[in-house]
Amino acid sequence: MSDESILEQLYNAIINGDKGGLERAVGSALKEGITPSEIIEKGMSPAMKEVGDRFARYEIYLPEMMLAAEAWEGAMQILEPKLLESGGERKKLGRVVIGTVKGDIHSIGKNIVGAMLKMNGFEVFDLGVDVAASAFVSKAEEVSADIIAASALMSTTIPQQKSIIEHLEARGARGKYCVLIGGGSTTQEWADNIGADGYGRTAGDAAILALKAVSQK
Ligand code: B12
Repeated sequence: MSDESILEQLYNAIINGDKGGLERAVGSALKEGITPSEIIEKGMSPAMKEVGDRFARYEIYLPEMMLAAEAWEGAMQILEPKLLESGGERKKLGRVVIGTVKGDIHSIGKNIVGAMLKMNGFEVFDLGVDVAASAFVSKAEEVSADIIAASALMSTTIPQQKSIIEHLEARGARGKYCVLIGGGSTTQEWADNIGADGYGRTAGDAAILALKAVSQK
C-alpha cells in the first residue's frame, strides 16, 4: 500500500471517530516504515484540525469530537512508547513542568509535547489538565525546573498563561524559568504580549525551544 493511501486511512479514521480503524491504520503505517512522528504530524493532526473546523461550522457536535479524541488516544497508546524508544537512555538535559492551563481540559497536544520533550532528553513533570497558574509555579520550585510549558486551546483559557508569568513575577522568580507556551489558540504575538520566552506551533518547535533554553543557561 502506498504511503499516501495509509495517510488517507489515518485521516479518515480520525474524522469518522473510528478507533479500531485508526489502530489498524497505525499498524499498517508502522509496518511500511512511516515514523511515529510522521504518522502524527502528517496523518492524524490535519484530521484533528478538520474535526475542529467542522465543529466550529456546526457540521458535527461534541459527541463526534469526543469520538475523534478517543480514537486519537487509542492510537497514542501504540505510538507513544515508540516515540520514546527512539529517544533512548541518555543524560537528562533539563527539567520541564508541563500542563494544560486552568479551565481547559484539552490534553492531546500537551501529551505530544511532553513525549517529544522526553524523547529529546528532558525529565518531564506532567501536571495534567485544568492546572492552576500557582500549581505550575509551585511544582517548578519543588523540582527546580528549567522550563515551564503551558498549553491552552481556547480563547477563554489563554489568559491563564499570562497568569503563570504574573505569579512568577509576584514571587520574584520570573528569571529562574524559561516559560514556553503553545496550543491551538496561542500565537507568537500573544507570547510577545505576555512576555513568554517562547511560542511553539508544533511539538517539534517545543523541543527546539527547550533545547535552546537549556543550552543558553
Ligand atoms: C479534540 C478536541 C476536544 C476534545 C479534547 C479531548 C482531549 N483529551 O484533549 C473534547 C471533545 C473533550 C473537547 C472539549 C471541548 N472543546 Co475542544 N477541541 C478539540 C479539537 C478538535 C482538537 C484539539 C487537539 O487535540 N488537536 C490536536 C493536537 C495535536 O493539536 P494541539 O492541541 O493544537 O497541539 C499541538 C500544538 O498546538 C502544539 N502545542 C500544544 N500545546 C503546547 C504547549 C507548548 C508549551 C508548546 C510549545 C506547543 C504546544 O503542539 C501540539 C502538537 O503539534 C479542537 C480543534 C482544534 N483545531 O484545535 C477543539 C477546540 C479546541 N475545542 C473547542 C471547544 C469550544 C471545546 C468545548 C468548550 C466544547 C463544549 N461545548 O463543551 C470543550 C472544552 C471543555 C474545556 N473546559 O476544556 C474549540 C475552542 C474554541 C476557542 N478558540 O476558544 C476548538 C478550537 C474547536 C472549534 N473550532 O470550535 N475538545
